[in-house]
Amino acid sequence: MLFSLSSVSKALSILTFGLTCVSSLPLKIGEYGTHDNDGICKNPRVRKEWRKLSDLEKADYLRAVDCLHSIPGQYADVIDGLSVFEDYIYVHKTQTPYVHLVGHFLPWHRYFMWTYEEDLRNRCGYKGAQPYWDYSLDVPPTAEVTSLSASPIFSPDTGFGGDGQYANDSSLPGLDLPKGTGGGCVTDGPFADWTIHIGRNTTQIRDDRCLQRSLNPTIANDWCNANVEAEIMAQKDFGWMHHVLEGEPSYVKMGVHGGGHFAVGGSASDVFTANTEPLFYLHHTNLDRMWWQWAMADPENRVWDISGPIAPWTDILAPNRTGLPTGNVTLEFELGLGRLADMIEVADLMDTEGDFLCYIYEL
Ligand SMILES: *[C@@H]1O[C@H](CO)[C@@H](O)[C@H](O)[C@H]1NC(C)=O
Ligand SMILES: *[C@@H]1O[C@H](CO)[C@@H](O)[C@H](O)[C@H]1NC(C)=O
Ligand SMILES: *[C@@H]1O[C@H](CO)[C@@H](O)[C@H](O)[C@H]1NC(C)=O
Ligand SMILES: *[C@@H]1O[C@H](CO)[C@@H](O)[C@H](O)[C@H]1NC(C)=O
Ligand SMILES: [Cu+2]
Repeated sequence: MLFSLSSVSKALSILTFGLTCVSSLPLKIGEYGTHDNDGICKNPRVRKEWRKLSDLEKADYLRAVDCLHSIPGQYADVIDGLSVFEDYIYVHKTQTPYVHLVGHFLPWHRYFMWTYEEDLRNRCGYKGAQPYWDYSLDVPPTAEVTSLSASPIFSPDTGFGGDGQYANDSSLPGLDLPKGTGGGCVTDGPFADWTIHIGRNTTQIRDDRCLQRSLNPTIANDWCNANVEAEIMAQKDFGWMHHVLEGEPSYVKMGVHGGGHFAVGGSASDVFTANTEPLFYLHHTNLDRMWWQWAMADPENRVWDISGPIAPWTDILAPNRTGLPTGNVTLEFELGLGRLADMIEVADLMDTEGDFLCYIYEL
């Protein structure tokens, strides 16, 4: 059920190939995050903060992301030249108005990240778990570094590369946000030579471009700090926890979700195609970590708690829509990822060590 036969054989061929580099890990690839014959989650993958990975693990992750961008994608028939990495951008773009500012924001993105993690492992031989980025370690009052740009996440050698070249356009949407320090193409690190083919925003056209960034210390300081996270953890039910976490598209309400996007800026600030930025997955995995940590503080009452509207609570992402389903999200509500994965019920995404998922977080 978890692996189709074709993905198993793909994984096996990658495994054979990958064995030239002998691993000292106690478990073999494929043994992490799998279910036994009784459907029990055994050896859950342990998702760690980026700085807890060894340099070899970091290099393996970055290599696997680059690998996903080198494999022809399933949506290349819609937009010529798309890679598997860009399949994810396509799916995020087309579903954006339906999976943000709704009760299933967190479950949908959890499914999105799990599928991406599976692809990194099964198609590109990545041996670890999806890492997360805890930006509260990069800003006061709990900063371990002197500035946002000094974060190890932006290292050109063992990270995602640094800021974009300076450009005098904000590249931010009309939210009246403070300007970032870059704006143009990222010029160092593993993604500096990337060509992205999929157009920005809601377009369905090919538009070859670079990865852009515009680091924004002001936004990071205001919205990515430990106090913002503490307020999320203090909420008593899923509805409020999610509402405080996701926030709304305005500076005073952006929440840590908007904060993580706009602190990186550039490609990450176009909500429809924000996952053009590979850091998207570390940001959203950090949000998933917050949901998990919040639930683990009172598992009996919180692991299965779900609520919130099916239709967005503000229609800013798709103004004046009509005919959207009404009502609230329940455990039976179904989510999809286009051609990337099967439809699934929210219930299958609530327990990260359940019948479908199999991972935990190292805090
Ligand atoms: C940057 O753009 C602003 C607004 O378009 C303009 O007023 C300003 O002169 C520009 N600055 C430079 C250095 O080009
Ligand atoms: C939308 O994306 C297209 C293709 O990338 C780009 O040409 C256009 O300028 C974008 N429009 C806005 C409003 O950003
Ligand atoms: C949506 O409707 C409002 C009120 O009728 C109107 O002012 C606005 O221009 C519309 N927006 C779009 C994008 O059509
Ligand atoms: C959805 O949930 C809200 C908040 O809990 C509640 O006020 C509303 O009545 C619910 N709507 C439906 C259709 O159940
Ligand atoms: Cu999203």
